Formats: sequence, structure tokens, C-alpha cells
Amino acid sequence: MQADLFGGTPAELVLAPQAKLLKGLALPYVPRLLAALEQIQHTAPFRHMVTPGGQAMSVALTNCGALGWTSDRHGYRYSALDPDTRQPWPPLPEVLLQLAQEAATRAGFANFVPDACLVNRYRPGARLSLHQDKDERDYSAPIVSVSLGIPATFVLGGLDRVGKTLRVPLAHGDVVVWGGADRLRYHGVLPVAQAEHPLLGAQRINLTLRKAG
Ligand code: MD3
Ligand code: FE
Repeated sequence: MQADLFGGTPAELVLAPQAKLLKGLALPYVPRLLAALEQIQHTAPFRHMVTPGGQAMSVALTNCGALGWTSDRHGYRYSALDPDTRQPWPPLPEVLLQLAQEAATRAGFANFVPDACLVNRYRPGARLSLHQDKDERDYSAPIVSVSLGIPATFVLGGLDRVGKTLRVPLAHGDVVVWGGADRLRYHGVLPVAQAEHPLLGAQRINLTLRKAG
């Protein structure tokens, strides 16, 4: 799918005052992103982490960058080491830094320097229940999210668990930037429907770039 037929600025949808969906912004980066993902998986394979409640997540994950998000029976935290290998996470690829900075700048957050990239893999049926992202040290930095592969429906709520939610379809190449007060909104992903993507097959990959440390 083409972001914009006329070579102009990609469509920018305002989801909330400081949350912007940049349709197709990642499309020109896809070949380099897929090559980077291959490298990351080689060092740090996808795995299903366990939540503090003792349940295995339906989403499989890995990380790159100085810090990686992890979960186990004891809680959620950012760690410099992959708990499975006790080795550092693979470095943040240049292409991800470039894309994150282009997206953040377009959304009004100049000078974004992420130090963590969580890579989520959704097979059909995988979902992410409504939650807030509260494990980072500094809420003033934005979060940049990149979607690849089969589509998903993103659910955006408010600052508390109850209340109205907005459903947002996310497609291959879409980028969302969250900052300011909207960074602490509840959000989740509905169970992903069975589908095939020409490049990624039956999976959705979501990369979330953050300043965690
Ligand atoms: C809205 N991932 O890893 S990314 C997560 O598609 C996570 O894998 C989802 O939520 C995914 O924590 C959604 C989009 C996202 C990320 C952070 C947010 C949306 C957000 C923070 C505040 C509000
Ligand atoms: Fe989240």
C-alpha cells in the first residue's frame, strides 16, 4: 500500500492532542527494517514471557537497544541483559533510530533519542489487554510505535481503565507517536485476525521505541 500517491507529506491522523498516526511513514524503511529484524532475532530470539500473574503472554517479544523490557513472576522491568542468554540485547539499528527521529520530529517531539526498542510479534489470535506504559523512568519522552505485517485493531482509552475507547486500525508501515499527557493513556490490541502478509506471512510485528533509562 502506498502512503501518498503524490509524493507529498504522509497522512497524519490526530488520535488525541499529543498522539499522531503517521500512515505509511515506515514504508520506505521496510527493506532495511526487515534486515535489521533478522539480525535481532538471530541474537535475541522471540520468546513468550510470563506475567506477574503467572500467565504466558500470547504476544512473543524480543528487544534491541541498551535496555530491553522484560516480564517474569516478579514483575515488569527494563534490563540491560537478555534474561535467557545473560548477554546484552542487540544494538539499536541505525534504521530504527532514523525512523524514530523522523516520526518524533514530524509529531512535534524534536531530539528524541530512544535507548530501548521492544519488538512484539503477534500471530493470529494474539492480543494485548488494556494497560498503561509506566515502566519507563521519564514520561516526558514520547513513544514511537511502528507496525509491520498483518493488520490489527488498536484500542485507545483514557487515563483511567474505565470509560470510552477508540478503535484504530493499524496497517503495515503505520507509525504512531505518543507524548505528553497522552503517553499515559490506557491502550491495547484486539486479538489479531488470521491473515497473510506478502512479506511477513501470518504475523504482525510492532516495534516500540522509548527512552526507558
Ligand atoms: C498509547 N504495544 O508494547 S504500540 C506495548 O501494538 C504496546 O504492540 C502495542 O502497547 C503493540 O506496550 C501498541 C502503541 C502504543 C505504545 C505506547 C503507548 C500506544 C500507546 C503509550 C500510551 C498510549
Ligand atoms: Fe503499551
